Amino acid sequence: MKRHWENANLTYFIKLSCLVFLAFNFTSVCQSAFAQETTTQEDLIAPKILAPSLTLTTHTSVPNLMADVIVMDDHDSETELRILSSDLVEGMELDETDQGIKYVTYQAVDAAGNETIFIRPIYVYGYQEQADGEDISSIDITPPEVTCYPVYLKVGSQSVAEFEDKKASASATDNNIEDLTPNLQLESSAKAKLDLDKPGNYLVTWEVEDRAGNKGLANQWVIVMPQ
Ligand SMILES: [Ca+2]
Ligand SMILES: [Ca+2]
Repeated sequence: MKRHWENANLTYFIKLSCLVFLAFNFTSVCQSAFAQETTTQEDLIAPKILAPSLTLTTHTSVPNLMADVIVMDDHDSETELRILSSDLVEGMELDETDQGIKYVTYQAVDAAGNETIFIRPIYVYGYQEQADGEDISSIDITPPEVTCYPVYLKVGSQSVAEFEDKKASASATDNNIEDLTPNLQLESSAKAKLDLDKPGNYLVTWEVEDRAGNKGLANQWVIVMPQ
């Protein structure tokens, strides 16, 4: 009787082991299928931050600096936007000492971790300028817009200097100068890490300034593929 119970238990144990093994294999198959899908549909494009030109006048208070900012992303709606640093704080009373161009730095990160930095110039119009009827319409408070897409290169196909010169899948426009693409430069620390002779995914940052010194920047994935 006891032996019979032991045999039944052994059979049960073998059956259970088979089920666990099958379940494990099924999970592995699912995981690899999912990995395959996430690889082919990998999000390599950073969000875009859009903000209208903004002029404030002294003797008023700073409005909510997130209210008129829009973030767009190619993949998802879970993009996070925040202010990284700012010369102006919401609710702050502007006086004559605040007059001139102030900067707010925004950061947007999509669900895949792609990051965009946007430096927004805001002009604070002074009391004296208003009294004198000074025309501030020529003050450039629109930063250049840099657009980048992932670029795929074969290992050893070019040097970093050639890559920087070609600016493949990177472009820049501005309100004052139509095409700023020739002025695009690689940010130095990312450039130092870029090795086009070694396969891998490298993130570089392209930077450019307009005539007023407003800065535009964008990240680009450089995928170096084996031969
Ligand atoms: Ca994205
Ligand atoms: Ca500009």
